[in-house]
Parts: sequence; C-alpha cells; structure tokens
Amino acid sequence: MSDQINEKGSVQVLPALPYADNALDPVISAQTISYHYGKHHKAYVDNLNKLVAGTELAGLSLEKIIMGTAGNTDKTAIFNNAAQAWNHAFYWRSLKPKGGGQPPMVLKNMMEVSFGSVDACQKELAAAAMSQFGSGWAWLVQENGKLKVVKTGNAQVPLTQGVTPLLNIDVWEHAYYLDYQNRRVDYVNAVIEKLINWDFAADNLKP
Ligand code: MN3
Repeated sequence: MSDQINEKGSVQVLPALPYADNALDPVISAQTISYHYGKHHKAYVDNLNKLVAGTELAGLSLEKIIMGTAGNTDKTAIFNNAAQAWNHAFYWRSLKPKGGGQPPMVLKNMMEVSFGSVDACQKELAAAAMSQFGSGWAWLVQENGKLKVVKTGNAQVPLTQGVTPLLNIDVWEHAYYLDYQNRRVDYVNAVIEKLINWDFAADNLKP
C-alpha cells in the first residue's frame, strides 16, 4: 500500500470493506466479518486515535506511525494498534470473492523461481499459517527481488523488517473461530483455495 495521508488529517479512518459483508460466505461468514471488521478492526483504529490524540504522531500515516514506534517499549500500545489497523486493512484486500486460482503471470513466474511452483508456494503459505503459535499472521513478501513466506506474532508486520508485504492471512482465533472453531487448517486451506487475492499481491510487487 502506498504511504497515504488519511483524509481527515488528524484522525485515522476505518477503511471501507472492499466488498459486502456476506461476499466471502461460506468460507468466511457475514457474522465473522461483522465482529472481525466491525468490532476488532474498528477497535484498533479507535484505540489508536485515542492514544495519539494531541501527540506528534497524530495525523501521520499508519506506515509512519508503525515505523516510528516499532521496537520502542514506551510506545508498545501505539505500535500494536497502528500495526493491527494496517494489518487488517491489508488483510481485507488480500481476500476477494471468487479468489484463489491461478496467479497473474508476473507473480506465477516469480513463484516458480522462488518456490519451484505455485503449488509449493501455496503449501509454504499454509504451513506458515498453521505453524504460527498463537495469534499472528502469515505473509507472502518480496525481498531482494524474490518471494518469501514469513510469519509474524501478534501485531508484528514485515514492514519493520525492510521487506515488501504482498498479502497476508490473519490467524488470530477471532478470524476463524465462529466459522471453524479450533480447525485453523480448514480456514487456512479454504482461504488459500477460494479467497486469496493474487491480483492484490501482484499489484504490490516492486519493480
Ligand atoms: Mn484479526
């Protein structure tokens, strides 16, 4: 995502969902979206606004707040809420109705170079999502012209490691518990097969 200044200047805004709340059903139900987007994501944005109000961070882009607070133990709450606001906006765009399938040629070629095949890339992404212990995220990223799968715990985001995020999968329990209970594997496989937005990942590639 580009480093955009939010529209109201000093207040972070909850970005609109890029589709209807029932558009990902039955892989992700409208009920899950109503809590995940309407409560969890919204709370990160609201909490961030409260935490930065009247400080030098108010009005900065999410990316600048994240990069300016990462690793600073005095600003952990601000980092966590800013990073989660960013991670969720990125997650909604990493999915789409009727997603999955074959990636655009540019991404497919890079997957073949970096992983051997599209299938091997998908398997590595699924394995990262499954093996993240507790809450966190699985990511497809670009580093030095190659693709890589990484995972992060809690609110952590690969931006702070100098790599380019291409897409992510939320593996916090709130992302799947209403629909899949403890079956994270079923959520992850269904998301990769039916919802993952390879076009978004390709759009995020750096030349
Ligand atoms: Mn979440």
